[in-house]
Amino acid sequence: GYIQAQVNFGPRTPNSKAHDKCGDYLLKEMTRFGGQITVQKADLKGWDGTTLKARNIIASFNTEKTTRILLLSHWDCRPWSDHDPNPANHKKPVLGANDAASGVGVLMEIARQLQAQKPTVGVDILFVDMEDYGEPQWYEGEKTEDSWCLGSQYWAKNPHVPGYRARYGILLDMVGVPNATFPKEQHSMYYAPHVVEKVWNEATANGFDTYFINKQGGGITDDHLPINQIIGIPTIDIIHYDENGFGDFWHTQNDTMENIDKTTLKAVGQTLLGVIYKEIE
Ligand code: AHN
Ligand code: ZN
Repeated sequence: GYIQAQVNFGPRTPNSKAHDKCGDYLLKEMTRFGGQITVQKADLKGWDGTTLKARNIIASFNTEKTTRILLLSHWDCRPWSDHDPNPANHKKPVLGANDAASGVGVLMEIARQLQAQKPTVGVDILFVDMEDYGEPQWYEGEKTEDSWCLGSQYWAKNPHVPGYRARYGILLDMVGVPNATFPKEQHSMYYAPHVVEKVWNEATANGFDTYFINKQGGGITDDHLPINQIIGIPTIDIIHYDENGFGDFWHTQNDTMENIDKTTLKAVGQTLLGVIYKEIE
């Protein structure tokens, strides 16, 4: 339902009406779930020079606790379906059922659970903006470094609380497709191997080891990188990919609700809840 609600706004691409409305929806829902809300607004520069009106949205639970866990997901959609098999679609926006809405949807349900039952530790849920404005395949000009993950780069340089610390962070990205596989992503293993082990062990204990596979995966440029490299919070990425990439519908016109599977969402959400409620101060 939370994924459908986001998709119903249309593609939540930067500077669009759908993006504005979806941001407001996320604020309203996270407030309803009892989160203490911080909105971080910033004008960020895209690779093409566009000024992107970004909103990072933070919902904090158990604010009195100094031991904190950071959970994050990007909420923006990609303006270009540059991996679509039909080149005529390469400049059309992605609807983003999986690529954005899935991770946010799981974190919304986790927020609802946190309100129903308080964990021992504090939890901060961070919805980062402007992850998916990375330079498209069809662009042939000079390459820009760091054109992805603009919202998380901004947050890592300007955390919503000065001197912010968390024990560790967990990023969700594309966690909604049927039969998803989450390899142990390379940067996660470099910066936060103990967090990878903790999460994969919890998944296995819950019978979700067909999703959280015991396999090393290549390094992915994603929102966990600035969190590890700039603010220094050990952070892992739970992200679907395999030898062939991020799946057939990635950055295409077919990233739609038909390709979302509740069973996968449950595997991810239940694993995270297990990890959160076992954490002690
Ligand atoms: C790159 O394609 C460089 N990174 C994947 C990050 C991403 C894009 N996640 C969702 N969309
Ligand atoms: Zn994407």
